[in-house]
Amino acid sequence: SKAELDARIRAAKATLGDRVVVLGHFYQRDEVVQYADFVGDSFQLANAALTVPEAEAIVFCGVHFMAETADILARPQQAVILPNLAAGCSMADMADIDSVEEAWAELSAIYGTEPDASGRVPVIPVTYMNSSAALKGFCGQNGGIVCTSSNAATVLEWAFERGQRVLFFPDQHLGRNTAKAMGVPLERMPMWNPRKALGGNSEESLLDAQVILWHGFCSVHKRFTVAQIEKARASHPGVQVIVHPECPMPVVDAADAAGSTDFIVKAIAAAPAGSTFAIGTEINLVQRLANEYPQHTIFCLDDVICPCSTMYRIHPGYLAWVLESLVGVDGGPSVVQNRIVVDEAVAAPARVALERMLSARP
Ligand code: CIZ
Ligand code: SF4
Repeated sequence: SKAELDARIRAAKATLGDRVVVLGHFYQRDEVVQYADFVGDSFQLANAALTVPEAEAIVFCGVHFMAETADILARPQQAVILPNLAAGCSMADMADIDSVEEAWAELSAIYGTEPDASGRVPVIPVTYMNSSAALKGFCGQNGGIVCTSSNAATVLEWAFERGQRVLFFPDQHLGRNTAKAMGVPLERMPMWNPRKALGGNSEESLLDAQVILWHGFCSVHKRFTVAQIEKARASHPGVQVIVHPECPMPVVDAADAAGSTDFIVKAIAAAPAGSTFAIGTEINLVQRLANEYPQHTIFCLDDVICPCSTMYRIHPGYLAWVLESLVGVDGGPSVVQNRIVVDEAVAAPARVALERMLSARP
């Protein structure tokens, strides 16, 4: 039962004390978030993991790429645990390393590898945080960089200084929305089409490109529509519509503002009491904000509940299981279940790409 599960999780956490830290992503359900020592977005949580060097284990209630990032940044002795190994991210899965390497080879054949007169290389690979460790490592190895939805424009600026073009993974919407806001014309942002047999990209469009977009998307954020925004404006005059930049371009264009989770939280926190917000992002976060800020009216643009289905795979039952395993069952030894380990051959270049992001300045 729920009460039983609650008692088990609390008891295991109490026994483990500082040996374990539980991280909870903003998109996790409340039944899980209530046990988190830190709550945040993927980048904030990776940083939170660094503040507890004494913890033996980091239990990451989020999705696979987030646990990988934590393992890349954590101390080698620290075990990063994903309570349910089936908690992946469909967007991250859309940029598998084999397809990326094929695309890179095809583009290198077109662009060559020589820098131009001002020393800019032909292409800089940029990947959103929401990607596999392998892809982060690929970017690190090939002069590229990682970005989050908070710093995507700063990172693109960094890349434009060093490269004639950018190949942006995996989220086409974040790439398109960010580059468009920076003044890159849409016709210079072709989407990579590897299916040569079905047409592919013309060499001309690739030569003229400034940003080549990968074909990934977030199945949660792509659901938001302009019609939902129109409906919100009609029913709530004065409403402020804020959406995440993983939403399609027409939705971002129709909103009052677009920004990362951090941006959305800060906009709500700074608003005068009695403000009304329609938010285009994951429902668990929106409902938590609505509860935290009762002085405002806050609702999700999509009234058909739309949680991230893979985030939802972290059930409190799995959390109880990994914590009790760490304690040791029936007086038995402590066991680390569901450890996420990124091979150092991948972690080292991935760290390079992450460090480039941290030192990129606006
Ligand atoms: O859409 C997501 O999964 C986001 C925004 C994750 C994160 O925390 O960066
Ligand atoms: Fe991936 Fe979207 Fe879920 Fe985030 S909300 S974990 S991008 S599927």
